[in-house]
Parts: sequence; structure tokens; C-alpha cells
Amino acid sequence: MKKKKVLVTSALPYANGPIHLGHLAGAYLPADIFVRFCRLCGHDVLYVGGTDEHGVPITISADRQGITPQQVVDKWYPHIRDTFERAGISFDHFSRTSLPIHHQTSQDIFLRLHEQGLMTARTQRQLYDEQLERFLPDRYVEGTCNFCGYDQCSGDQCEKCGKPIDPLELKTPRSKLSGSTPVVRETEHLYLKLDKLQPRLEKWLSKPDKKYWKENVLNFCRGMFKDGLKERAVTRDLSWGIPVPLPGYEGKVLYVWFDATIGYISSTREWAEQQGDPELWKKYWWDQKNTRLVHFIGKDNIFFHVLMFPATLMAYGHYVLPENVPANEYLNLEGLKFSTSRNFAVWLHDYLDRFEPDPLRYYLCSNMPENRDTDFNIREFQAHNNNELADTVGNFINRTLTFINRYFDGKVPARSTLGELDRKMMVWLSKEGISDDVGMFFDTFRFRAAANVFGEFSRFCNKYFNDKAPWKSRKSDLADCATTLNICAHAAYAMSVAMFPIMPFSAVKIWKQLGLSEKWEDHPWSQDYSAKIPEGHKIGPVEVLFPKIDDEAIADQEATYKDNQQPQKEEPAKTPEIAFDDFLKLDIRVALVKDAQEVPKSKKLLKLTLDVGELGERTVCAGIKGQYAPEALVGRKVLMVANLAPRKVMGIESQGMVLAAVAGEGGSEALGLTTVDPERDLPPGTRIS
Ligand code: B3M
Ligand code: ZN
Repeated sequence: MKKKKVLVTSALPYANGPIHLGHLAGAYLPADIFVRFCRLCGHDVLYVGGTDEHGVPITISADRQGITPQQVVDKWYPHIRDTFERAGISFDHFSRTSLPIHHQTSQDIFLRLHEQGLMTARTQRQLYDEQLERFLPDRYVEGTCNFCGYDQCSGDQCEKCGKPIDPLELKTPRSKLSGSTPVVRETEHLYLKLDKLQPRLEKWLSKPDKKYWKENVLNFCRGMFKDGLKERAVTRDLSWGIPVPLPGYEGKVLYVWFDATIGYISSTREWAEQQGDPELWKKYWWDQKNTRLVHFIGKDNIFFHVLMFPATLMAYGHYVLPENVPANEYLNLEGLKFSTSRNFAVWLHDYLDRFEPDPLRYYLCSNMPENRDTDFNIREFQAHNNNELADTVGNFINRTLTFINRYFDGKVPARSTLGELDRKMMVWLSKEGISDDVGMFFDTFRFRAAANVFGEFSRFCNKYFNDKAPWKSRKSDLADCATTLNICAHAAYAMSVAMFPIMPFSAVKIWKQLGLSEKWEDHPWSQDYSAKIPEGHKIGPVEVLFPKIDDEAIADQEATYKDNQQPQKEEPAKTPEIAFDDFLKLDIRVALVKDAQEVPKSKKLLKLTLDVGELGERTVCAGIKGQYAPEALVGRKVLMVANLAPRKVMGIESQGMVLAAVAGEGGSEALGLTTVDPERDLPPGTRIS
């Protein structure tokens, strides 16, 4: 096989929170499976990633926690990097976009595009929060999508229809910070002329090799081209980010999506520096002929990876463009969306505190959201581990090795004449067998299919063992028994190599148990697996590969998200907005309780006699019986709405309303009266506003 350079990237997660299984299945696990496969094939592979440390998601987190953006990213970078490592995501380099090398790389690319006249300065009308006196970045605005009508649409991109959004086009925009309706103000920004780059992008995407791209990706682009690409602002009014390297733009930064994808390049540069050869990154990024560049992402990032980043690279020149962008759909959690804000997620670090990475990797690979959304179901995961891994894969390896230990002194016995069943197995073990079947699917990003074939092979191995019944032939035909176990040992080996991309930790364990090298470099893909282990080879100590996972452990993991499972958690009732003038119409006053009596026959009401200063004395019925003994209220100062039209309640004319904390539907249950600060001696009748 021809050695090729394979440059693989996974989306850079924002460094503002932990990784959950939805992230893993979307952009990391498929990439890792692919790179491990390519490594075994002998390709020159470089897998780069890092954290996305700029942009509004980071400043929002910082604002919420009352810390600086730097503190946010410093906390999450190591956490995310280490979690990936524990899950076996084998980045060759994991960088971060707040590093100087990334700032330089991004500024250089930005300037080059600017010099080429691919940017226009435009005075932009931008939403401005007058209450907070600041411009609102796109993400700080929400409203109704102007394309699909989704009413919780974020000002940067619609979660529902995936289209990039111009926040000025949003219907009924709201500031996420203050809730107020923003106004439009002017500010100058630079726009990338994506419209000018559209013909080149279209030409590139119409090349025949793109036919094999995923339908969701191609459809998205077709739609965008049809509407015509628009110029896109690539600078922002924000204080956190990469400074715009041009005079007149002080205090502005690059748009996070302009720099984030460049993070792949900077990560490679940092890697090259650490290799002691700072120019080495060009060997991958600038070799258009020999580098296969593959971006693994989730579907919400298609625009930036298939249109905006390639447009940038084309314009710059030299750079390789992606050979494929196999964007995944979403993994849901038991039928619902993963939600970081509601803490409705299986967090990867938490999973890894409880279980081994491989059963998860295998389950997610079998259930990968390749062409449609799929579901993580914890009991399905358990069944997958216990049936497919423990009872099938693990069982076969264990039976084989235990048998060799017990009856052949731990040495792989000799193979002699092959029967029909043996020959069938030999087909699986040949160069064109399991490795081609699984490999073809890995190579074309069909990971579910790969897992399926692997599962089929492991079932075949068990059946082979059963049908050959070596425990019988041991007594009747020792040569055939030896042949069987020799072949089983080789099948175990074939299985280990085939599983390495999906379950790397277990593959290494099998190599150890087989007494083979534990280095993946010694186990190339696509070999004749039946010729690997010499006769008499001593196997290693045997251990259980996949322990079963019991109900209790599953229930424990489930408890981490189950309580948060109600997305219908009472949305706070939406009260219609009122104008300031409406508010001024309310006459709220301090009132002194002079007398309080139970209203006969009423379960809820107390009749209060209130002194409202200049407004005189009022009788008010309040639904607070049971909360207070009437006599305990006398002498308290409460707040009341004094200009409410009087109405009759249980035969009493109630002339106003006291304010109370309430609960229940429509505020049906009063919890407590709103009292006046006792330290201030506010006289009855004082107006509140
Ligand atoms: N951080 C958005 C995301 O996590 C963004 C990806 C950047 S990829 C260069 O979905
Ligand atoms: Zn939409």
C-alpha cells in the first residue's frame, strides 16, 4: 500500500466545560478510530486538535461565574485534554487557541486575505444593549429565526435549521444579558467577501471525488450556493480574542470562527516546534498532492469547515483542502438532547471514573450518528457490553487461551490438516478477510458497518470453537484439537488487530495475553493473520477482558442525569411585557396592619384593616389564612396596590391588594406577605416605585 500523509482534525471544543458523550460520538471517536486504522495501515498520520478558547461562549461562561475568560480556559484546557487521553483519543498534538503561536498564525492569514482585497470595511449596524451600554455579540442575542421561525434562535446560528444568522434579521430580538430589546448602533467591521469566493468553492465541491461525501454535507452546501454566499463579518467588538492587526481597529478582535479552524494549523505548528523542526507543519498542510486532510465535526459546524475555512485557505494559497468532512448528526441521550446547561448529560470524565473506555467506544461505534441522530441508552450500553463483549468477544479469547494453558502447557500447538470449517476460518484470517472487510468501512467513514462486521466475525469465532468442540477432539483426535487451538489463537490475533481502532486498550491486553508485542507498530493492518504465531509460542497470563457490568453500576450512572431528565421543568411562566408607563400606573404603598380577622366560612381569606397614610384606611381581603395567625399581623407594615378597582370578596368590599410571595397555578397559593424593611421607618402611605 502506498504510504500517504493523512492529516486529521477533530473540532476544537470550547474550553468552557467538560466533554459529554454527544461530543465524543460526534467528532472525536470517529476521528480516533480512523487515525488508528490509518496508523496500522502504515500511513504517515498526524492527528491534531486543541481547545477553542476565544469567542462569546467563553466570555459568557466568565460573566456567569464572575471570573476572567483566561481563568475559564485555564481551568478547562487541562481537564478536556486529560479526559480525551483517558478515553484513548490519540491526538498527536492537543493545543489551545489562546497561545501566541495561534495568534500569529491567525493574524498572518487575516492580513494576507486583507492584502488581497478580499475584505471590505463596512459600517455595520449592530445590536446594542442600552441598559448595559455595550454592543451585543451575536450570541448575546436571541429571537425568532428569519428562515425557519424557530423562536429560541441564537443570533449567530439557528440550532433548528443550521443556517448562519444575521442578528439584525432576527424577528423580535432580545438581549440575553438584560432581556431588553436591543437598539441598532453603528460600528465599523471587516467583512470577508465570501460571495467573491463562491465560484472557486463551487468548482472545488463539484469535483467527482466529492460525490462520496455525505449527503447532509453536500445538501447543506448546495442550499448555501443557491441562496448565494454573503459577505461575512470577521471582526467583532469584544475585549477577549485575537486583536485585529490593522490600524483603526484597536479594541476589536477577530471573529472566533475565523480563528478557530486556523487552530488546526497552529496546533500543527506547535507540534512541529516541539519536534525540533518548526517548518515540519508545511510537510502536511502545504503538500496538496500527497496529503489527505479530513475534518471530523458535528453537523452544526459544516458551514465553517466546508465553506468558510476552505475559502480562506484557497485565498491564501499553498494549503491543502479537505479531502472529506464526514460530519456526524447528533447523539441524543435517551431520546432527548444532551444539555450542558441543564446538566442533562453523561459526562465523559464521570463515565471514565466508573467504567473502562472500550465498552463505550464499541457501543458508540455501533451506534454512531452517521446519517441520522441516534440515541445513547444506558441499558442498551449495558446489554452491548454484557452480550457482545463479555459473552462473545471476551468469551472466545478466554476459552481459547485457557484451553491452551490447560491442555497445551501454555504453548500454541501445531496446525495440521485442515477441514472444511478450518478453511472457512482461514478465509477470515487471510489478508483479504476480516481486515479488508472492516478496513473498507473504516476507510470510508462507515463506522457502524465496521462494528457490525467485527461483531459478525466474533460470533463466527465462537461458533467455530463450538462446532470444532476441542474438548471432545482432545480425547479422540489430538491433532485436530491442536489444529483448532492453533487457528483459534490466530483468530484471537486477527480479532485484536481488527478491534484496535475501536477498542485500543483491549487490543493491547489481547496482545499481552497472546505473549506478543504490546506496541501497535508491530501489528500492521492487512496481513496474513494465520501466519503470525509460531508453533510452540508461549502465551502470556490470561485475564478476563470484559467484566460484566451489573445493574447497580448502571443505575448509579443513570442517576447522574436521570433527575435532570424533565426538560419540561416548568418553564418560568411568561408574562407579557409591559411598557414603563404601564408600570407607573401602579400605585404601590406602604400600609400598616391595624386589624386582622378571619373571614367566616373562608378557607383562605383574612380581612385586613390597613392604615395607608394620606389615602386613609382600607379594607383588603388577603388569601393568607393558615400562613399567619391574624393577631400576629397587627402592627406589621406590608405593601399594597392601592389603586386596584374595588371588588367584592365573600360579601366584603376589598379595596386594594396586599403583595405576597405566591406559588401554584396563577399564583393560587400565598406563601408570605411582602413586608417593609423594619430598619427603615417608612410611614404608612409611602409610595413605592
Ligand atoms: N468550538 C464549536 C463547537 O464546539 C467550536 C468548534 C470549533 S472547530 C474549529 O461546536
Ligand atoms: Zn432556523
